[in-house]
Amino acid sequence: MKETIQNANFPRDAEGHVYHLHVKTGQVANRILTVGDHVRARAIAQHLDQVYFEHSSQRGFLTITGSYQGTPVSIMAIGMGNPMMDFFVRETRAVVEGDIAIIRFGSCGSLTQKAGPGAVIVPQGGYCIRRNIDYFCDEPMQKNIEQQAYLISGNFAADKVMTEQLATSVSKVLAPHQLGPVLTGGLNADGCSFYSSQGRLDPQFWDDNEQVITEALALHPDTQSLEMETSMLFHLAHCSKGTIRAAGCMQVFADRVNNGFISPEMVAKLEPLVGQAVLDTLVQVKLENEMQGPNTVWA
Ligand code: R1P
Repeated sequence: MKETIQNANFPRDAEGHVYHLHVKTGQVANRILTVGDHVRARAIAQHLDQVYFEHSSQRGFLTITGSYQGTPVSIMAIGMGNPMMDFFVRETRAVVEGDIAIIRFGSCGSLTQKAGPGAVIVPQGGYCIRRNIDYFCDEPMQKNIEQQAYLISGNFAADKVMTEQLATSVSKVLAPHQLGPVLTGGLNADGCSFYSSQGRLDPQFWDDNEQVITEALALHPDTQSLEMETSMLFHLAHCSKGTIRAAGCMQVFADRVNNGFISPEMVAKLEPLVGQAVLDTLVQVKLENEMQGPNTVWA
């Protein structure tokens, strides 16, 4: 940390940069494509007409802001897991004026025979599977809190209009290449861990997770994908007092039904096309109060 930070409640430096993303107003657009992986972000940025701003923060957040077909967009790589999504959504909300549209483009595990490696899933909503650490605690502090090893939340809906546009755009770019299939209408599950809460068995740890996926599917039979950020994005959009609209899509990397994994050749074909489809969708979204003028780097 080089700068003097002001305000312990919502830390920023004297120039207004937020603490972890290290961006300020005018450096992030109202339309954002977010990924986990910096390499994926840079590859998708090849689709931009121009890049106005780029910054890689000390805490691992990459922001690339430019224009796509003349419309300002940001591509942001955030790393992995619900906490990183929380940093990204809150700090982005703090520096962007007006409504925000966010589409996450991730990779995932598949829980359905219909989606092998290379399929793309566009979920209509998502929920979280969280390890209940009190189940493993010798002295839990709250009554009955230790009963279940994993807590499976209710569903948070994606933005319906954006999700439909996204599914259409993804199908359109993949069809000429005979890639896909594209699955819609199901749910995504975020695990708080890549391992325990996603039902991966690790004999080196006490996890009691043999039934966690069966339990999740019993509560949410339409679950198609399993990853670590998209449901948190839907949850935070739901709590954003109507200012954030969110959708997501993910390429199936891990086939958890048949124990397969995507090839690097397939990723190389799929990723640029789906990235383009996400950008095509983002620039179609109708947003209220989009930033223009002196606070924007593109003004
Ligand atoms: C795990 O390998 C990571 O891959 C998935 C998961 O959600 C998790 O972040 O997404 P990304 O490919 O976007 O990182």
